[in-house]
Amino acid sequence: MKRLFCLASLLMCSLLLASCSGTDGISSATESRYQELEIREYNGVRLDPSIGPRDNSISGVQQVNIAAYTLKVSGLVNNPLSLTYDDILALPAFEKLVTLNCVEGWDATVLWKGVLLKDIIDMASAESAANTVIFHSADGYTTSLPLQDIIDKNIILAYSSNGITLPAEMGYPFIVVAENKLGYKWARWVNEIELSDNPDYKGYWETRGFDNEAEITE
Ligand SMILES: Nc1nc2c(c(=O)[nH]1)N[C@H]1C(S)=C(S)[C@@H](COP(=O)(O)O)O[C@H]1N2
Ligand SMILES: [Mo]
Repeated sequence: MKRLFCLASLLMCSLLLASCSGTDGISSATESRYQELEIREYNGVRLDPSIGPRDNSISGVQQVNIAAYTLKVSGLVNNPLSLTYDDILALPAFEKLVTLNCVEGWDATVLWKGVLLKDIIDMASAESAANTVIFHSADGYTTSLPLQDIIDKNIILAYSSNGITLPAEMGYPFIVVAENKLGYKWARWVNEIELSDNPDYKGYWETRGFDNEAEITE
């Protein structure tokens, strides 16, 4: 009974806090995009809601059924893999504060948590000819990154944003946190990681004229 009361007052408190928080300059449109329990600040940096202002994905937000989900590691690997969500979550975790910049002009600074892509690739043992990593997604989207960048920059495959499970809108179960690259390199709803020896492979937006490097220069 006591515990119930505590829970109830906690709930009341957080409701009260939530209803009073419109005073720090965050617009109500932005406010409404924060998810319950989402962290909003990290080491003095304000975090943006992990759900962006609008969805521009090629086929809308994907709803991935995690019970049926596998992450394949394919192509130029000695040991092709089919991993479950839990297999990925069991790997060492890393947190990074990284800003996503879309070519359309908006950006979002989010605290990401996930695993090193190179740890996953190591499990599959890349062949020596592999130099490119192609990401395939549940909506048929593809994009690629150089293997060396993934290794050197410790690029992560994230399953969490601002302390919560990655929302469907941001790519549940996994998004590639392609730091210093434009938004179209941030594959969401990733279900296959293909190792290739074609550095000129072009993904969905790249075949439609967008730069394959997609490096952010500022
Ligand atoms: N699977 C998948 N991932 C994707 C996309 C997509 O359409 N499908 N769009 C990309 C683009 S262009 C951007 S800017 C980011 C964020 O997309 P959003 O603008 O729809 O939030 O996701 C990237 N990852
Ligand atoms: Mo984008």
